[in-house]
Amino acid sequence: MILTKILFLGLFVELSAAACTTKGQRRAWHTLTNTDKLAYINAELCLMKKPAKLGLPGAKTRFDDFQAVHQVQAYLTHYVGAFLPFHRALLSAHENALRTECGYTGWQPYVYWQEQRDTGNFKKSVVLDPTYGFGGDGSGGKCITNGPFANYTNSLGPGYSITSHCIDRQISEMFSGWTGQKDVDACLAKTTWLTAWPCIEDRPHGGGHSGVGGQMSNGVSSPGDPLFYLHHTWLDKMWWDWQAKDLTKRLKEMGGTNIMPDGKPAFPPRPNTIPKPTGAAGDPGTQTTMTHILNMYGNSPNVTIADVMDIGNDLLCYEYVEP
Ligand SMILES: [Cu+2]
Repeated sequence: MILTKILFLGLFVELSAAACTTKGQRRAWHTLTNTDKLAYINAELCLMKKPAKLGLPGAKTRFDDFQAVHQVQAYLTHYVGAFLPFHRALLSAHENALRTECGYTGWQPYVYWQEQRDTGNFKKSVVLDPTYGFGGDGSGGKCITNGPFANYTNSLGPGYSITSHCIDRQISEMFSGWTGQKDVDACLAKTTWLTAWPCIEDRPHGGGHSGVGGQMSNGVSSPGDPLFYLHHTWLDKMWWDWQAKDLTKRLKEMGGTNIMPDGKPAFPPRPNTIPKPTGAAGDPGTQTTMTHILNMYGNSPNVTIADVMDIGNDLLCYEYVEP
């Protein structure tokens, strides 16, 4: 919550800078009208045309900026307690940019991919439609050849590297099979944060990334494919659905390691060419706490995990609509 104190007639009055009155409604992609699908796609294309402004290495466009914020700290935002909170903050920042920088002010602000619908069958998903979606599979595991993002030159990745390349995909229905209702239900049934978060990060998270393949399967540079945002919004909904089962308790339930454990080869350590977070970031100790700082690298003010626990608060102000 952002509070401004002003002196008014000798009294301190606290004003909320942005009180949440109307919550943004996040909807499943397949429930949108074609007009609304195109509005989202066009806003993303707009971010791809605007120049980068964070000064992060290699980033050329505003779309790249969000990928860069993920890339430079991938090693400290995965397989740690901050995994879901960090991505919640990143999604919200991306959503704000679509709205405030690219005029995306339609009746609904953001979307998720209801992956249970397409589990084991990503190739047929309406999300990959070439006209009203994100385009299809890569050709021979390489560049996507159709859809609105086929001609985008991505400046970051793979991994921590900085190279120019296309958006590539290599769909694997073996991995897409990890995104089914059975796997979602298994995570929602977990009774503690320390079991629910790793469950979500394992099969549903890994299944969507590796099911799409290519850039999406690279844990460091995956936001180079705009599908990243629909996939992670689905995971964010999963976390919220889990929280909502026992809201009072789970709005405060956090924890887990703050330092990535050894033996996670998908996340190589940060190379020296990648800038370290400026100022305070993370937790001072080895455990993830509510005061853990999520670093946005100047894209938006840094927030704490406590700030992103409740999606209906003044900072986030959204809700999920069931398909
Ligand atoms: Cu990530």
